[in-house]
Amino acid sequence: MEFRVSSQPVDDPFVLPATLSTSYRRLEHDRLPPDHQHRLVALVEYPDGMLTLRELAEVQEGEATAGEALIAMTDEQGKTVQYRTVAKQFEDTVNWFVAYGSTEVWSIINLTQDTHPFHVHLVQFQALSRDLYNKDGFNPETGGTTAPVFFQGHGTLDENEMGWKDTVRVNPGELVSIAAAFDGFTGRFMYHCHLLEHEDHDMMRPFIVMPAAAMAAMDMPGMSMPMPYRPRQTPTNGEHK
Ligand SMILES: [Cu+2]
Repeated sequence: MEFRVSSQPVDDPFVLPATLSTSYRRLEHDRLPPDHQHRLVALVEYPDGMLTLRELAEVQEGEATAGEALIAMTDEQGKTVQYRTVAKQFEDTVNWFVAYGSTEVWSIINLTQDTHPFHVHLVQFQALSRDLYNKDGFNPETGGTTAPVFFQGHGTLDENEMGWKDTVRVNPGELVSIAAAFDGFTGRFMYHCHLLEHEDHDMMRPFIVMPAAAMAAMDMPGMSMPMPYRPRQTPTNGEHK
């Protein structure tokens, strides 16, 4: 293909169709397979400038948390949940084992001052929602919260964010949820911030896609990890218009 750039007007009969794909469907949270897994990751910058992806897991009733910097989050329904960090650097243990062929919802909360383009290998996904959170209670010095980070309102997904994506923009104080079906291949893949300096220092983490039967036989943590975060139940596609 060749592009010729010219200052002259062109006679081009092409008209962009109103609908580019007749097979495209928006994913909606309530219409995903009911057994889908949820995962939550926090984007955190340490005082020394180190940027990390912190995989979070819900602290269960009665669990010991002495000395841990926990992140408390209050959702749209007013429910507050405490999360512990189960990984924050590339070389930390793998936590996210995904059943081959399953659909998952991943939520990304940005507790830094910068926008991060969140990128997932292997799959294409759709952004389900962008929520706005007050993160004043988060203390970068400790990596924990002194008061819950809390839901403040619904943000908007842009028109160009409504399609199939492999990267989604997560602005400071936003919680963006994405949905993807993990089929095509099994194996070890990465998700990461797509800014080169960030993915190298240290915003990149592995996840593993494997057959559900093998996962069950091995009692893999992905199947038993507590559901970390449940976005609101009502799809908000209409509100984005
Ligand atoms: Cu980044």
